[in-house]
Amino acid sequence: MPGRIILAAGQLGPIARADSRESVVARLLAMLTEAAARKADFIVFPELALTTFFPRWHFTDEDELDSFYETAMPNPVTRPLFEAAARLGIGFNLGFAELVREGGRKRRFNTSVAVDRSGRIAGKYRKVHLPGHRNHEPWRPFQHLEKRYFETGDLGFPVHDVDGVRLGMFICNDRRWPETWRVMGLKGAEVICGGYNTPLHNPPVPQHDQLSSFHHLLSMQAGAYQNGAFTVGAGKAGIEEGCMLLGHSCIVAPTGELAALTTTLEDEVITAVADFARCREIRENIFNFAEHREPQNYGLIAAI
Ligand code: ING
Repeated sequence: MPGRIILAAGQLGPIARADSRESVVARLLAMLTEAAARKADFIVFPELALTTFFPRWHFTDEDELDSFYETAMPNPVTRPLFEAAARLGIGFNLGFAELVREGGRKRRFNTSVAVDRSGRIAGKYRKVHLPGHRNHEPWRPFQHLEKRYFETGDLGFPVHDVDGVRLGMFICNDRRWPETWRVMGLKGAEVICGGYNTPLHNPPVPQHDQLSSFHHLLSMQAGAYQNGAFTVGAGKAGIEEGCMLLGHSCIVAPTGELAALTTTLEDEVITAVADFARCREIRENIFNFAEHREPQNYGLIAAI
């Protein structure tokens, strides 16, 4: 149980539709190596980090859609990341589209894994909050078909022991929902991390576009403070296939203070020290759940 670790976020710049997974893995490897050189113990990569953000298009050909998914993790293309993690002694969080065949049918999830410093998968998460819409909506300048291309995650919000650290994961839209953070806070998460692909333009409410970074940081900082955890968000950033994606990957302290923030829209590594005494500072005082929570008054929150 370490008293402190060094956290990193590995922000990705755009991934073109034509970019190979090998070229993206090379970029992820470069950032994992840089983070290790800065003595980081764990690096967080974006949501759907191996391909372009494909839910922006409406696919009618199932084979073409399937080409964006992974049917195994690790697999020959991503194995170098797992091997580098073991060689350099650094863990990582990786988001990818997961395709599994269960009960004679295909199941599709927006998934992330937490890999420990021995290169072993220590935990897995499947995105619960799927934004966007289910059917093709031609009025939109680009689609956001996550409800079409993924099932709701069926693993809950687990918290794993990753090299002695209590670590939970969110994926993108999950960070906007306070329930995401509180469930993992109640499980004692010291680090809650994940990736995101956040278009700066949200067609149903364009008046919110100017608030994209504010809403992102508000969610990350509130999640950290209200649960006494370090939070890490790693974005896919920049103009990707004509769609501007938010940067501002960040590492947030349990006090809610921004410990690190990216300042580019490209591949960029940021790091910060996570001293877990800061978690206890919040958990033993302001958000002392045993002392101050009143769940008998909260039933409506979990009611269906
Ligand atoms: N992307 C976005 C996110 O939650 C979105 C969707 C954009 C929601 C803008 C609200 C406003 O950051 C994903 N992939 O969830």
